[in-house]
Amino acid sequence: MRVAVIAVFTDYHRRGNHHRGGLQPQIGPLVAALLPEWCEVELINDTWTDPDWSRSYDLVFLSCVHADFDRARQISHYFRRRGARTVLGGGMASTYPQLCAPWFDAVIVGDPEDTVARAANDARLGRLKPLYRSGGYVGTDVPVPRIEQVVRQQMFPLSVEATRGCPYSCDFCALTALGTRHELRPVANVVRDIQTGQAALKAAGVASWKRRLVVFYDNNLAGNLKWFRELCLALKPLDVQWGACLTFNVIANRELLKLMYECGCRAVFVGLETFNPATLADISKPQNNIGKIGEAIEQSRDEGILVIAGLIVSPVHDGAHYIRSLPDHLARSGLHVPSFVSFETPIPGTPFFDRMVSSERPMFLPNANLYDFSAYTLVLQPQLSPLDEFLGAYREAMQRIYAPRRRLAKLADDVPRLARRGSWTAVAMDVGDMWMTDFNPVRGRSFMAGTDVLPPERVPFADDDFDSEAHRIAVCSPTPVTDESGRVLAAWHAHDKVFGTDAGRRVIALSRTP
Ligand code: B12
Ligand code: SF4
Repeated sequence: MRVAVIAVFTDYHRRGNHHRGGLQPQIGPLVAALLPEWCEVELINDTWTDPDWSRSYDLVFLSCVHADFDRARQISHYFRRRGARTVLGGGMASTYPQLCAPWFDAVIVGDPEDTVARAANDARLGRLKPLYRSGGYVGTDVPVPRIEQVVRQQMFPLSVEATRGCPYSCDFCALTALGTRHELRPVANVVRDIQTGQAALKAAGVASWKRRLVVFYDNNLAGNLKWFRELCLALKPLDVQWGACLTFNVIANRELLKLMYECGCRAVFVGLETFNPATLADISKPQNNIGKIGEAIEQSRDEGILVIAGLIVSPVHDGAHYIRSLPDHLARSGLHVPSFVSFETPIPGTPFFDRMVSSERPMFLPNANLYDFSAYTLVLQPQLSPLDEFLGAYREAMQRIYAPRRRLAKLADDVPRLARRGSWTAVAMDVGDMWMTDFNPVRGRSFMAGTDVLPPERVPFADDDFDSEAHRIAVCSPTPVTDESGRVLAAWHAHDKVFGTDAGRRVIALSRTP
């Protein structure tokens, strides 16, 4: 059986460029490892390159984040018309299976470990079911991902997932929408994955220095500090250098930073999010501490660990004045240049989304489509400043933050400290990051739902891919979230919780009365 696993991508910068950055979706190698051996598997990372439209498959697994959903259902339609059965999994599939069902032969809710092989077996026997639900995560059942197929597609091919979920429940986070859970794999299995991955890379002729670089794809590698320390100690004898996403409390802990460096850590990504206490309180992220950002960044660098961080601006609690002050906050904190500044976005299904839907005041912008929920297009009405002033301040701040002068200032601050510790890998990453980072929006970007440039990606449909003009319009039109007056469409009000104590519960956000 010919099986494709497609990780779908829509460029949120609206350039239509495929993305070749450090982070690539890892679902393909995991699903490939879960498929029975009679499957002939092809992994397609749409972030890197378009699917080969001339191919045909028996079964296609698709994965997407919310903003990529239109492209996922169009790719599904394309391959269904060429004989494939299609299966969607991921966050959108898990929280809104009822909205996904019309566009795929099957929808998988939850984890792939106990569902993918079932779906493949059923497809082989011609009895694919419309819905599969995972029964719960078993850390020992996670197989070694088949990274050998993507070694040429990734800047950092040795990618590993050691945990699932996150113990926190920040209210804008897509994980909180699924339900809070935090699952740990046995440390020995993580070591096994790294060593097996290294052997696969060696067999594929990957350079030895790259075989020492491990990227952990976890949402929060240090959600359980006892387990995390154990992991660090197990990594030490492997002589690898690694990076991971984790939370602020870790970089605020100097002893832990020392241990991490000794055990190979060279870079961490931390969601610093904001310098505005009102926004921090609103997003329910108590693990961050604005007053200690500068100190935490400084001690991380002194211990040889580069801090890469993202910021959000909140349309609810941040005004134009605060946004204009961001470059100064960044300079004072020593972060200088974040890897992104995006809009706090109510991803459908999150508590933040439900709060915005239920608000007494009209919160959403009109004519917002799902592709706008990428965090780089504003979908909420700013509450403290007029819309154009808010967006004007955003553009202005972005131009200042990403100016070459500031990128150089960051390097001038980071490099001597990292070098003093002998952390040359971190230096190389910092220089590479600052070389590639800029703010260069395509012409016509308004950054505002309803008026922003459309996503330029296309699926090359033929005329006979549709039964009628109405059918073509249904497949090719975007998925709307708000109507022309900014009201969230009723279809989005009810969504499912998948994990945690309230798993299986349907949450209903009550819309304000018109
Ligand atoms: C790599 C990555 C990216 C890459 C690729 C995105 C992608 N398509 O995966 C890039 C750089 C493009 C990216 C960008 C952004 N990302 Co990102 N990213 C990640 C990251 C670090 C790893 C994803 C991954 O490979 N995970 C490992 C694989 C194995 O698991 P998974 O993809 O999470 O899938 C799980 C389930 O959903 C399910 N599943 C998923 N697909 C399928 C398919 C099938 C068939 C089945 C059965 C199951 C299944 O199985 C997995 C295990 O449970 C995650 C964090 C994380 N650890 O997941 C964030 C994450 C996906 N990103 C997120 C965010 C917020 C962003 C940004 C908005 C950040 C920003 N401000 O710039 C942007 C914009 C994204 C957009 N277009 O809207 C959020 C979720 C967004 C969403 N809408 O759901 C996440 C979850 C981080 C977080 N905790 O907030 N990101
Ligand atoms: S700490 Fe990060 S991954 Fe965890 S809930 Fe908050 S935003 Fe999501």
